[in-house]
Amino acid sequence: MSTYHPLSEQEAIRIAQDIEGFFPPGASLACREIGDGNLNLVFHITDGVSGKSLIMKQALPYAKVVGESWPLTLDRARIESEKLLIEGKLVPGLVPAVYQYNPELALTVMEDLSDHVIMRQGLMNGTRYPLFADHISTFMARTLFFTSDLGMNQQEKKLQVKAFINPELCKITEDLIFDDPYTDSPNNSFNPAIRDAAEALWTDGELHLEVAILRDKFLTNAQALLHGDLHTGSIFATPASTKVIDPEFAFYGPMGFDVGAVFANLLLNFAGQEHWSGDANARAEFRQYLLDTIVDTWHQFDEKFRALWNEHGVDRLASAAAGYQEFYMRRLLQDTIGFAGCKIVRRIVGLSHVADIDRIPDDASRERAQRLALAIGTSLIKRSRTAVSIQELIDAAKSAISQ
Ligand code: SR1
Ligand code: MG
Repeated sequence: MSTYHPLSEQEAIRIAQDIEGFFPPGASLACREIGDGNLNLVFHITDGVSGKSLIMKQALPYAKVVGESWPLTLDRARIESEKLLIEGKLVPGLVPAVYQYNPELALTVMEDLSDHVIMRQGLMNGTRYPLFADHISTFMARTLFFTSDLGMNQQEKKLQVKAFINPELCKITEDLIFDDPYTDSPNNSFNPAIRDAAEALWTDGELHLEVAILRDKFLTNAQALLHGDLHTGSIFATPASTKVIDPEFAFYGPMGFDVGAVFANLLLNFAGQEHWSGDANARAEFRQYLLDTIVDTWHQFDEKFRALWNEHGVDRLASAAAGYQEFYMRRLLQDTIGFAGCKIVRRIVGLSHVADIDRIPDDASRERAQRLALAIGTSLIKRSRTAVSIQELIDAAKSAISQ
């Protein structure tokens, strides 16, 4: 049973029964494989009598979204479970509890969050999350600060960089986000109706320069331990609670990649409101709610990150040099805006899309949303070395809808 193989539902039940003290002895468990992501199996195991339940996530040795022709390391299960444990210490309550990790089976057993909704779906249903900005800004400020050279022992950090070397999953990002959309790649996938807009990406020299600069930061800037795939499909939420899941893409990279991922996915939903809001008034209101959430998240993140730095900073010169904190936060804002743009563009023309856009049933609204998202994404990328305020991201979004 413990040599690696993809588990059946019955095998998952047997493993769950063996977890000491979790389910009552002799419990009759039910199991359903519910994985709908791109990469893994996810088993939901429940005991109808005690009401107890858990999730088992098993990495497959290939990318499920493509098939066995795309082999993928099982080591990502180790990376995910170790990152979840670090997050559990830094931001308890904002991530699922890990009950067990089985390296042979590439299996992580964790808290069941099915009383929450995947935030992407929640936003498509028009749900608002009044505590999200507070929660996600705390998640990002604490996980990024305390794993960086500003907030942890710098020798230990180097060992952590080594433990989180994640070449295969980084390569997915390097190709799918920082290369394919800007050339006629066989990996790309887009609506034929927007071919003109996709082709414009392939020939835009100004855009290519900015993407090359952002790609270099992703490749070389081991600034903090990132989640690495912080989109709204990696967040379970209710109006009162936020739980960040799925850190299998974790590695040491530029902080703005995580912050930008959150903003990109709120903006993809913003573009998708072409359809998801019932009428023009509702659309304008929900869009304003999304933009307000971005601004609130940035301001809270900036404030919390600086407060952690002022209280817990370990780097003497970084704390003492007048103007350095300003420089650092300005660069982080610019990275955030640039990476947000890249993350939007890839979801429109690259291999892997988002439901906010792709599930729009009406062809004309879907095409409008796709064009809108590309206009926002490219405008953000082009602001990534000059932006001085989060307001510039808001201006880019507002100007795209007014065209
Ligand atoms: C082949 S994996 C495609 C995408 O799914 C993940 O969620 C990442 O975003 C990755 O780029
Ligand atoms: Mg994922």
